[in-house]
Formats: sequence, structure tokens, C-alpha cells
Amino acid sequence: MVRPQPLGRGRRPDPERRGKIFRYAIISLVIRLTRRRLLSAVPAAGLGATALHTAIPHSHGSANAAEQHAGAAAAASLGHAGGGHAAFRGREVDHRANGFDPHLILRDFDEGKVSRLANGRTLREWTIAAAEQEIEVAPGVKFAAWSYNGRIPGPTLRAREGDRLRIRFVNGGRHPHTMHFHGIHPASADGVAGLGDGEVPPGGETVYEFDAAPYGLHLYHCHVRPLAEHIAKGLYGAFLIDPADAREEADEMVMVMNGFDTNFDRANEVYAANTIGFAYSEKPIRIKRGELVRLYLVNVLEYDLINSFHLHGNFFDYIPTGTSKQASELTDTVMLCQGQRGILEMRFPYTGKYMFHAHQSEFTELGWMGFFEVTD
Ligand SMILES: [Cu+2]
Repeated sequence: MVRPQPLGRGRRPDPERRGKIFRYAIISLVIRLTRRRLLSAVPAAGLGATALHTAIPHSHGSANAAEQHAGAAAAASLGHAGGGHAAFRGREVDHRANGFDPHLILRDFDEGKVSRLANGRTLREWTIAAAEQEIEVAPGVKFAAWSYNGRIPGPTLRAREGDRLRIRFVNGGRHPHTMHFHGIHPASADGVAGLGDGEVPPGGETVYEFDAAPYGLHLYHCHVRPLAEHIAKGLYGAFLIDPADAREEADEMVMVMNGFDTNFDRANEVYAANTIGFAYSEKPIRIKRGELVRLYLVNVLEYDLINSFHLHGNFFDYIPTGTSKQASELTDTVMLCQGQRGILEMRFPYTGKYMFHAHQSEFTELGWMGFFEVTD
């Protein structure tokens, strides 16, 4: 689903990539010369917004030069000025207009409507609706997105191993969609074309029902072709199954690493954890010194082969896929391909601000970085 391409600017880029970098360089120069005018010309409506708003899915091939230029300009202005967001200081994403706030998504776990089956087992039920909505992924950069329950990533669904799960999926979009869960379940609940109810047409709905297994950190996403577009548009979320004997109490949070192709060139212009570039940089994540922090980390990034998480000033225990109680590694950097995920556990011995970011510098500069602020 992803097309091979260089991982960073240090590698020898392919011609398309070189074109993108060249475009960035030119646009960055123009921006440097006309920053004041450009910033006032990038209203909340967004430079690329008009073009992007009317863009229909899968239209990346037909996006005209003006659209591409507009999207790239908005994104380049984001990535420019060393850390990019500096150019937007004082400008913020309108979380209210988006309908979600990455700081709330961070610690939000949806355990569903809980009841007990006749056999004594726990039943968890959710209703998840797909919709189309425009979101501001970085200050002034709008993206015509698809969402589950009005947010990107979709709700973090949380269950305990052995629970019965019943997910009613309603397609409120204009294209067929599904929910495909990672985990162990019958083929009929797999959320792909030709199995069970298969693709759910616009206005249609279906129910996915299965047992929660195995315990660990998983994900769900739409599995309709073209898959890259359906995922990159925003149809994904974390799916967490706790072990029967719960993990130790901790300050728990979820980061879904993602990105946005705002100019339809099958490469991302904005990178983030939980969608909004620089959100955790503008407003650091507050944690307490000495407290156990458990980070559920999922990579859904489309169009780039690898993503990563690197922590400053500390190390963490890493549990791949969360399917064990034992960490496999003590490290400060993990590398994940699309669909890979894991649990990070750490305690900060010192107070202060500690950066975290992708160790692909390009991603960092285009939004995927933030800070933990450790206090007593
Ligand atoms: Cu879809």
C-alpha cells in the first residue's frame, strides 16, 4: 500500500521527492521574503483550504498545479523557520472547530457501554460512525478528512481480554467504508470486502462482533480500496485490550502517529501524534516526577515506510504490540512501520521539559514533536 521512497533528506531522493524538496526550497525562500504578507494571507480558512475542501477522495492525480502549490506553500511555511511552528507563534489550531483536542484525545479511553451476558461474560458495545469533515491539521492548514466519531484518530476502544465486543458501524460518508480490527476474530468480522457484510455502502451499517483477544495494543482502520487513501484520510484508531490481571496503575496516554498529504502527491506535508502538528509542543504534556507513565504508541502513517519515537533525557521499557508483561528492551528510540505499535513505560527522575519526536528530522520539522513537562 505504500510506495518505496527515501526515508529522509540524507538519502538520495527519487526524482519526485527531489521535486518536492526543490519546491519546498523555492517556496521557503519566497516565504522568507514575504513572511509578513504570507502570514496575513493565511487566514484561519487556510491557504490550501479552498482547494482541499472541494477535493474529492482519490483525486491526488488530478489536483492541479495551483492546488498543489497552495497546499505545499501552507505546509512549507509550517516546516520552515527551524521548527516551523515558530512562524505561527500566536496562531493556533481551532480545536473547537475541529471538534476534538489532541490533549483530550491523549488520555481518553472509550470502554463502551458495559453489560453482562447470561453466561456471566462482559459485553462492551460501541457505535462508531464514519463521516466527512474538514479539519485544521496545523495552523492555517485545512484537510478534507474522513473520521470515525468526529475525531482523528477515532476513539481509543478499550476492553479486557475475554470480553465480548459488539461494534455497530454506521457509514455516514459518501464512499464505502469498513472497520477492520487487528486481533483474533472470525473472518466474517474482519471488515474487508467479500467477507461478512463486506464493504458498508454510504448510509449503510453493520455489526462486528467478536471476543477480545489477544491482550495487547492493537488498532482498527478502514479496509476499503484504495487502502492508502482510506487510511490517510483519517479512518483509524487505537484498540487496546488489557490483560485479565491488569497492569500496574499509571498515568496512561495514547499517541497515534499520523500524517497528512495536503497536496495529493502521495507524500505527507504534516506529521503529528494525534493529528495536530506541534500540539504537544505549543502546550507540553504535564506529568509528575517519579510517576509511572504508560504510553500506548501506534503508527498508522501512510506514504512513509518508517516512523519512530525518540525521547530526550530518559529511557523507557518497550513492550512490542503490548502482548507481554515483560519489556523486551530498555531504550530511548523505537522504530515502527505502518500498523506496528507498542507500549512504552517510563518514570522521569528529574523535573523539566523533555522533548519527544520522530527521529526522522523531516517529520519533526513538519509537526511530529512535543514535550513532556515534568513537575513535582
Ligand atoms: Cu474507507
